[in-house]
Parts: sequence; C-alpha cells; structure tokens
Amino acid sequence: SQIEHALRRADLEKEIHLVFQPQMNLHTENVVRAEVLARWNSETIGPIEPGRFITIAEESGLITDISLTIIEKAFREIREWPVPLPISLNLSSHDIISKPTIDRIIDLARSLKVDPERVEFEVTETAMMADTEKAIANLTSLKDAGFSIALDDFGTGYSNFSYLRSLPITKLKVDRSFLENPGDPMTEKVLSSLAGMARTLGVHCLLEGIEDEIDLLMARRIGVQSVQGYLFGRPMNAHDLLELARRSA
Ligand code: G
Ligand code: G
Ligand code: MN
Ligand code: NA
Repeated sequence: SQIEHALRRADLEKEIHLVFQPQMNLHTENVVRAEVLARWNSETIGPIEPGRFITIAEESGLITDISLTIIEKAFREIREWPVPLPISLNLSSHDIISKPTIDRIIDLARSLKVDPERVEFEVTETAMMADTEKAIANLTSLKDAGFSIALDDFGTGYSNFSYLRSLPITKLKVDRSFLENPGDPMTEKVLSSLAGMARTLGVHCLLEGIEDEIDLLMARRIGVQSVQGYLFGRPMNAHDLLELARRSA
C-alpha cells in the first residue's frame, strides 16, 4: 500500500513524534502518569493515524523499528523532565513476543539511565493471544527489570480470572467503550464487576474515556484509583503536560 511504502522510506527519527495524555489520581486529581501516544507525520503523505500506521507496521514487519524508535524517544524525553513523572508506553503484539525487542528495551533504559520504576508498558489481551507463553515470559522479564505492566482495553477480551491471575500485570485499564452509554443501568453493573475483578486480583484499576462529569461520577461510584480521558486532557505535547502536572500538584 501507499502507507506501507511511505513507512518503509520514512525517516522515523524525524517523522515520528510523541504526545502525552495525562492520567489522574481520582482522589487527589493530580497528574500521576502520562500515556505516550505516537504520531506520524509522513513527509510524503502527511499525518496518518496511529491506529492505521501501527497496524500496517505490524503486518509489514516494520513494527520493531518503530516501537524501538518510540520507546527510545520517550526515554530520552523523560530524562529531561524537571519532575520524575511516570509514563506508560503501548507495546504491540510483535514486541511482546520478541525476546530481542524486550532485551533491547531493558538495555535502552540501562544505557540511557532511565529508572524502570517510572515506566509502565500497556499490552492488550488480544496482543498476548498470538503466543501467550512467550508473552508471559517476556512481560515477566520486563517486570523483573523493574518496569510495570498494565492490561489495556480490559474487558473487551475473553480473559477469565485464572488467566488474568497468571499474568504479571500490576494494573487493569478498563476500556473506554464501557462509557459509551453511561445512562444505561447495565453500564454501572458491568464497570463495577470489572473494578471488582481488579480488587480481587490486588491490582490497580484505571478507567479510560472520561469525557464529562457524568463519566467522572461513575468512576467515583465504581471505585477505581485513576482515570484518563478528554475531561482532563487530550494527548498533548510534553511542555503542556508538565504545565498541567505542575498546576495539579
Ligand atoms: O491517540 P490515539 O488515537 O492516539 O491512538 C490510537 C491507537 O493507537 C490506540 O489504540 C493506541 O494504543 C495506539 N498507539 C498509539 N501510540 C502507540 C504506540 O506508540 N505503540 C503502539 N503499539 N500503539 C500505539
Ligand atoms: O487504550 P488505548 O491505547 O487504545 O487508548 C488511546 C486512545 O484513546 C487514543 O486514541 C486516545 O486519543 C483515545 N482517548 C483517550 N481519551 C479519550 C476519551 O476521553 N474519549 C475518546 N473517545 N477517546 C479517548
Ligand atoms: Mn493504551
Ligand atoms: Na485502551
């Protein structure tokens, strides 16, 4: 495709940049972390949505370079921040099953002197399905190196309790699709049971997709620890993120 061709020829260092979306502690309303989201502005075809270019990169074998470029950029960025705000980074399915990629990530943090305690990786249930055993082994290596792991898009897969318990995760990120019908009585029941699952597993729970006060009240009722969504901020540049973090502190 045209996008794949442009991606192959792209100067990733130059054409990919990062934006950051704040995650707030629900009780204090401080910024407690930021999710790193990649943006690709192709020199030849203009801006392409990450949902599209990440998928094409996975299908065409370009994802490893792209993921490592994003991760290295993020590590170099956060070293310069005046406050040690933690981040989370999305891993794709290929990254999770590739031991060389995982080892490279651990090396990068070491050589750039980034504290792994500041870095969380987000993985989806679907991304792990390709090879669950390898995924668990690699995520365990990341966790042993000091990184934390969040299960992204939680609730949209088929994970049962015993499977979830076998994963080296420290957080569940409840998918934002559950907030599409906040007026529906079923919404609160479903969200409560997902948050209850996090409590039973003894892991942190974040609710995504908070767009208005109604969503925020729902988050408070179901009892999650943190929230993310347009109400607190769209993905933004590092300067704006740090300013927001400073103001909320
Ligand atoms: O910001 P939003 O439209 O930016 O992102 C769309 C989708 O692309 C989300 O599902 C998000 O997880 C994914 N995405 C954004 N940045 C990255 C990235 O750096 N790596 C991977 N694997 N996925 C990303
Ligand atoms: O979980 P995932 O990595 O898929 O989430 C990142 C995506 O979610 C990005 O595309 C981001 O822009 C989007 N997003 C973040 N907050 C909100 C929100 O409040 N509403 C909607 N509709 N999308 C959001
Ligand atoms: Mn994510
Ligand atoms: Na998600």
